[in-house]
Amino acid sequence: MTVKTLPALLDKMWQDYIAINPLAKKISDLLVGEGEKILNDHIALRTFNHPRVGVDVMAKPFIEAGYKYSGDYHFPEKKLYAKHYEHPDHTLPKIFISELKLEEFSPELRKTVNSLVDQIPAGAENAYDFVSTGRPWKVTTKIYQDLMKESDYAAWVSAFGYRPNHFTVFINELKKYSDILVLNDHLKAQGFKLNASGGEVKGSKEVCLEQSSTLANNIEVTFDDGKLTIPACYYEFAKRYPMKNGQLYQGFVAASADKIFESTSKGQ
Ligand code: OOG
Ligand code: NI
Repeated sequence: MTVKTLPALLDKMWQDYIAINPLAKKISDLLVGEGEKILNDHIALRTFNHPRVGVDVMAKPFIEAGYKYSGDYHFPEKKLYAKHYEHPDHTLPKIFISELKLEEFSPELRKTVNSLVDQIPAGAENAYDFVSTGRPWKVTTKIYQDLMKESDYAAWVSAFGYRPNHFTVFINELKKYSDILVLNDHLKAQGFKLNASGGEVKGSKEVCLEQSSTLANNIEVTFDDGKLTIPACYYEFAKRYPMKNGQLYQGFVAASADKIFESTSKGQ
């Protein structure tokens, strides 16, 4: 199916996301079953700062659909950079796109990543729905494990490629669960595991944003030379507060995001 419009692209991204992230579908069904209406606060994508697939390339379909660049973020420890985009229609999810800063890694990692990107057929990255096409390269379990030694973000992108890393429930629109602590307790009581890095709730009313997320579910991924069971995607929850001017804060908080990235790390 060729995807040429933003609604079709967002729908394809959601369908692909719940197919590999059954936990998100379960939570979404649970909340909808309780009479809640789910609005997505944002969708996150991951990539490398390689000129063919950097943030600006990934942002193209969204810019075409009327999204505007609205802020950027630095993650020195994780060697990541990110930008977020907003649509004038605030019922549409914000788009958060991060990229790994290749120049800050070893020559080996750079060589490996370049060899992955070089496999993308010429121009394929310009397709409207490239951000929802999955892994465009061949990759072995050895490559995945070698990348993991330097960056679990790099390993994640090598295995999953271009697809949403997570969708995010906009808590403000929930009726029974508009308090993030009440929502977290409900999810934990239902058996879902939350990312506890930096505490279950990241951020605060003072920084106008509170966030929590599930830990990514593990799925079996087929590589060129075998299979591995590895962390896939997670589901996030965000509550926004008004700024001094009375407007709801629409940005992100780097210190919180830094910990949310760890929802796909092994060993929590
Ligand atoms: C993005 C982590 C940051 C947020 O809302 O602050 C984030 C990622 O894991 O790719 O989603
Ligand atoms: Ni997020």
